[in-house]
Amino acid sequence: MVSLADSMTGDHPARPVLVLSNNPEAGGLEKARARGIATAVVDHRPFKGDRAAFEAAVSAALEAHAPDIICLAGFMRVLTADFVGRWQGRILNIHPSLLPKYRGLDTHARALAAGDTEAGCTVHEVTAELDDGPVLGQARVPVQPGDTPDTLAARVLEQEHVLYPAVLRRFAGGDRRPVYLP
Ligand code: NHR
Repeated sequence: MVSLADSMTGDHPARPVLVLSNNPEAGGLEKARARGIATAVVDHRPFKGDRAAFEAAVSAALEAHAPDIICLAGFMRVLTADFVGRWQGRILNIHPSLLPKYRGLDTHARALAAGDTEAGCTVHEVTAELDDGPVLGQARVPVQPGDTPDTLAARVLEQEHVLYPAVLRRFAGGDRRPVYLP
């Protein structure tokens, strides 16, 4: 989130209008405030599994700032088809694997268990299906001998911080062609 926010300066076609979290304790909220970006919290817990009501509150908070693009960054609540439809074609996510490989969780452990020699991350459009929307960019990293899920995750995260801003810049300029790094 910080990499995205800090990238939107100068001739960048976008500016950050809101940082929203479902977690009142999220460290990103303070980082956003420090940058003068509006923040909102919609805690999912009081909704007790009523995803429609939770998402109605999220959409209301978003609508107050009229975003053109929504970037998920570590957002861990599955979004329903209704929410995705409301913001159709305007939600991006970054996922820590080379999709279509390893949708879902524990991607680095699964890549290592499979003996993969490369790993990476993917920015994709969010659709109703999890980790399934059109690919907007990918970055690759080598798997090194002795890698653990944590060392591999750290190498991929460095690339996430490069790839996501590169994709957002292109996407915000109206260009949906994928970005491939390196
Ligand atoms: N929603 C839709 N409709 N489509 C996608 O592609 C989405 C999405 C919501 C989040 C991020 C994704 C990831 O990058 C994402 C992509 C959380 C879960 C999950 O199972 C799945 C995928 C992603 C994020 N969440 C559980 C839930 O019940 C909660 C898990 C937890 O709290 O630890 O929502 O990996």
